[in-house]
Amino acid sequence: MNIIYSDAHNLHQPQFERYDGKDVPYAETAARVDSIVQALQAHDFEPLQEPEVFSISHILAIHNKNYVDFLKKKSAAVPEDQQIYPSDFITDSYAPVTKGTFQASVAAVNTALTGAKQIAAGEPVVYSLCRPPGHHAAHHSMGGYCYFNNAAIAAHYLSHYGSVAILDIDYHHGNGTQEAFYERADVLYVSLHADPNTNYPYTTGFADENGRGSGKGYNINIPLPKTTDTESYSTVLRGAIKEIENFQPRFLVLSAGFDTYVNDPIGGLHLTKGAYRRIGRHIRDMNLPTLIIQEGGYNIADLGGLVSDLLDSFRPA
Ligand code: Q9C
Ligand code: ZN
Repeated sequence: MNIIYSDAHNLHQPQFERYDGKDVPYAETAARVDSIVQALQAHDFEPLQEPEVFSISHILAIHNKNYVDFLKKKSAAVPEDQQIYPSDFITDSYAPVTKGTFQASVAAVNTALTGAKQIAAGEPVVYSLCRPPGHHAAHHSMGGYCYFNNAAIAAHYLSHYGSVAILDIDYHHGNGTQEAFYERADVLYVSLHADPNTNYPYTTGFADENGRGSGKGYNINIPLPKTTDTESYSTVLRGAIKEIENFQPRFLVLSAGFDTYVNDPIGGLHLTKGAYRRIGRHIRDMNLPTLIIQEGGYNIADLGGLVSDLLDSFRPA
């Protein structure tokens, strides 16, 4: 399996997020990626490939130009080793901007697009190790550790070659991805996530949000109780997979978050370590060309193992 990775993510190093009026250590760290890279090497996955550089037009297909220009300018102006919360184009206190934030976010998009290009060219499965993550980034806003929506940009790219299903298994609802395709029938968005009544992002992810206009019926939200365990998650996932199979997409984009893991410090359903191999098998059994995009997952000690388990299900036997 091809694995795409850029070390430019290290340019994005926020120190704090603000929660309930207090600065707490930033959960979306570069160490997450180190954990993943180490585990992939330990399990003899293919060597990492550098992303190609794509034109900014791919970002502009999903994000507002004023937002993109704003992030570029704001980011460059932040002094080294500092962070700011810009007072515009931001939805919460979980998207601090540092000097390298724009550059790292562009590299994450290129990481996703390189994978998408390979999938369009016939590769059966590619893992794009994106950081920062993307699924909370909306048309004109950053939030929830996300700046540009890697999965949405990649899915839009693939949609020029055929219909796309996006399956989002991050703990949080992907509000940005939902928004991007809410009125489109050629890209199906299906998300399993913790109940937004009690979890970030709070305002989206409810089951009655099912698309608008010609997109009606092409957005499926499945909110889950926090107590969802591996068994019940598998059952719900198989239902989601049925919906995707009925849609008969040409491609699958998997927004792969690992913050559903029981020991995740900010998320955590009741999924144990063995869950991710099982989830991977269910998804692989769809037999679709699959672009796997890294989203959340914050248990640094265990994250690499969880990712490697999921990816292992896609390796030829
Ligand atoms: N006290 C992703 O998983 N809320 N973003 C944190 C901590 C923000 C998660 C609350 C969650 C954002 C990509
Ligand atoms: Zn998440």
